[in-house]
Amino acid sequence: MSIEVPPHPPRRVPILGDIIGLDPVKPMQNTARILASLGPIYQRRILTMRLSFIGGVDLAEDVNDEKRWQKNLARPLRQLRPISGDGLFTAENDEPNWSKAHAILMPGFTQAAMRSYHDTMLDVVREMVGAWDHADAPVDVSEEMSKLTLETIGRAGFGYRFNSYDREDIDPFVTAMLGALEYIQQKGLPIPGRALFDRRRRRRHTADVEYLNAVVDRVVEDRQVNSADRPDLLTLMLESVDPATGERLDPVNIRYQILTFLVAGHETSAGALSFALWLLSQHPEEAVKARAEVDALWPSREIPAVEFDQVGKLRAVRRVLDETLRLWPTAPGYFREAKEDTLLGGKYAFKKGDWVMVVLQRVHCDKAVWGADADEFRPDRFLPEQVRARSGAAYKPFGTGPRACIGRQFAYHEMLMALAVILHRYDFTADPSCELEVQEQLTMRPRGFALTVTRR
Ligand code: MNH
Repeated sequence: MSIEVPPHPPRRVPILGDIIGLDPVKPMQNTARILASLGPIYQRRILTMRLSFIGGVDLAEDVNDEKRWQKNLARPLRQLRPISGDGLFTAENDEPNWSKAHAILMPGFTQAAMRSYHDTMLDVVREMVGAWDHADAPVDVSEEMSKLTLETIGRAGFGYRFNSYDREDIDPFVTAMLGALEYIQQKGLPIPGRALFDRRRRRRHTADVEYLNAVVDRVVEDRQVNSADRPDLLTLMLESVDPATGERLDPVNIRYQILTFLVAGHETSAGALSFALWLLSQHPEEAVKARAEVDALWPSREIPAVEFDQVGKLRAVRRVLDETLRLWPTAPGYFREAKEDTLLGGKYAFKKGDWVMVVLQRVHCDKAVWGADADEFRPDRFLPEQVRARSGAAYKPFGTGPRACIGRQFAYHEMLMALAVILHRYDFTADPSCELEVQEQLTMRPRGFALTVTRR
C-alpha cells in the first residue's frame, strides 16, 4: 500500500506554513468545520510543528490501539501544568505519581462510592430546585449548571461547601477558573508570537491562579478542623497508601489533584447538562419521552426523593445525555502519540512521538457509522441494540484506555439526577429568538442562554 500525506487547510504560506485560518476564539469548532470539508484527517504545519486532526471512526479506532498509541500531553494540556502539575489529568504516562494517584483514588469512583455520594448530590439538586421555584425571571442555564456541579464535586468529593445557593452572583472560584483556562487556551495556540501577552493579562492570570490555590488550601485546612462525615476523595488522598509502593501522596501532589478535580469535575458536566437542556428545549418531543419515564418513577408532584437504585433506571434520561455528549462532547477531544514509528490507517506515516488529536465532534458524526442524519438529535440511537451494532470507537466522550476519565460514573450520577428532577418538576422553554452560542475555554459550553421554567 502506498504512503499518503494528509491534506492541509487551504492557503499554506512559505516557512510559516498553515498559519492562516486559525481561530483563536473557537479553535475546536473551527477544526471540526475544517474536518467536515477535508475528510477524516488533516494536518496543519506551522514552522516545524505538525498538528494532525482526526475526524473519522476508522482512524480513531486505529489510534485507540493501546499497543501502538498512548495519551499525549499536547500543547494545550501541557499549558495546564502550572495549575495541575502531575495531577491525574496532566501527568505524563510514566510519571510515578500517575499510577500512585490512580491506585489511591480508584476506590473513590466505584459503585459503592457513588452510593456514598448520592445523598449529598441529591441535596444539591434540591437546593437548586428550591432556588428555581422562586425565580421570577428566566434562569441563566450555564451559570446554574456550573453552580450545581461545582457545589457537587466540592461537597461530595471534599466535604467543602462553596455555598452557591446563598449567593446571587457566580462564585469567584468559577470566574478565576474560567479566566485561567481562557488564558491557557490562548497560550496553547500554535500561533508564533501569541505567547507575548501584555503585562495586565499576565498579572490577572497570576492573580487567578493564586486565588485557585488559596481555595484549595482552604479545602485542606477545613478538613484539618472538621473531620469528614464520611470518607471521600480527600480522605483517600490524605490517608491511603498506594498498594504497589506503600507510599502516600505528597502534599504538593494532593494540591494538584484537588484543583484537577475541581476543574475537570465541574466544567465538563456543567456544559453537558446545559447542552442537554438546550437540545431538549429545541426538541420538545424528546422532552416528552424523557418526562414519561420520570413521571412513571415518581407519580407524586413533590420533588422526588430519588433513591440510589432509581438512578440506574433512568434509561431515557441517560439516552438524552449520551446523545447530547455525542453532538456536543464538552471535552472536545483527546491527544494520542505513536509509541513507535507506525502507519495510521495503513497509509499515513507517523514517527515515534508524533501526535494526533481525535476531534470527537466529527468522529461522533461520521456518517459511515451514524447514518445520513448524524447531525440530528435523536436519543434513540442509544437504545441497547443500536449501541451494540456500533464500533466502540464511534463514541468516546470520556476518552479511551487507561487515561480515560476516572469521573465518568460520578458525572453520570450527578447529571442523571439533576436532569431527571428538572424534567419532573418544570416545563421549560428557550426564547425562540435565542441562538446557541458555544464558547471554548479548553472545554465547550453554551454561552449563558435563558430558560423560562414553569412548575408543572
Ligand atoms: Mn473527566 C479525563 C471527559 C467529568 C475527572 N475526562 C477525561 C478525559 C475526557 C474526559 C475526554 C480524557 C482526557 C485525555 O485523554 O486527555 N470528564 C469528561 C466529560 C465529563 C467528565 C465529558 C462530564 C460530562 N471528569 C469528570 C468528572 C471528574 C473527572 C465529574 C471528577 C469527579 N477526567 C477526570 C480526571 C481525568 C479525566 C481526573 C484524568 C484521568 C487520568 O488521566 O488518569
